[in-house]
Amino acid sequence: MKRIQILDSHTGGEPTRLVIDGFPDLGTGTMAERRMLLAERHDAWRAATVLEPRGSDVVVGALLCTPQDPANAAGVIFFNNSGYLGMCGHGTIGLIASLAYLGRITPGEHRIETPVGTVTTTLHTDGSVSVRNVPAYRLHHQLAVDVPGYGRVVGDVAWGGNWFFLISDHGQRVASDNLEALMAYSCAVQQALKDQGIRGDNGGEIDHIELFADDDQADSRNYVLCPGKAYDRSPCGTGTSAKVACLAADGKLAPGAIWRQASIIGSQFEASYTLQDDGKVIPTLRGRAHMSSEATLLIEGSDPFGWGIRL
Ligand code: PYC
Repeated sequence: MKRIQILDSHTGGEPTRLVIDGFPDLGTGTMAERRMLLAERHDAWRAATVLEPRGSDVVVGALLCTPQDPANAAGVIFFNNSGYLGMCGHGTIGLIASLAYLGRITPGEHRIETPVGTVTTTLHTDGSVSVRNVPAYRLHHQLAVDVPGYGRVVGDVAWGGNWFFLISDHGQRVASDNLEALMAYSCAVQQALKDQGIRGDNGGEIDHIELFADDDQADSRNYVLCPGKAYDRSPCGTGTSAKVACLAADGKLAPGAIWRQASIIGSQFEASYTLQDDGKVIPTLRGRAHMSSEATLLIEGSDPFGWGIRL
């Protein structure tokens, strides 16, 4: 019997399954090196944790790691039903809430190592968490893609810790009673980007698609398709970072001004940014996670689906 100790939380409705113990030892390299080791040699552990029958398409896993720099609070590797993520905003908020639940941190600043860089979080006394993310930037402005079944779709390509294609002019109704149509449209865009070889810097796959609409309660509402055909229930921290980078590039949001991003289910993140000399922005997101479960996952040797259902 294998055992994996986990803590589940959700950030604005989007779950994070933090793995506290039970995964194979990945050594003492950087989080990018450890992520590669996990993917190449131990991927079954990711699958066992987030795929059915224990997980679901929407669960984002977060492996808690000892940081390389002992001054940092932790390292983390994010993963989901289809593979591995760079950064994850909602997941980082979930990680900080979980470390606070465990009594390992108190309100204040805590640096977290991720595969794409170190982020600085603040646990506030009201339980909310700020994440000062890795630098974000827009790579392409209003790039046209031919999407079979939908025609010409124009959007921005931006990095916010993952690669995003951000579309404002999509003709879709961004509402929680229109999820099937949003999934079909965003999957078609994702596939078209792949088929037409449109990538981010260093060949990075543009695997997150973000659609925007007006919102009564916030500056904007989004629908975010994640790799693995699940939509983000939260406003997506890395997606909000990419949005803020585009707003900054368009001169539509001043440094320090607050952007309220609502998700498709109505949860919100607050975001702002500072400008770097190289033109990239450093986004800061603020949101709240709640603990939802504390458990030990069991993998029986005789279970044919013990390591997840891979279709
Ligand atoms: O919050 O950055 C995020 C995120 C990425 C994928 C799901 N959530």
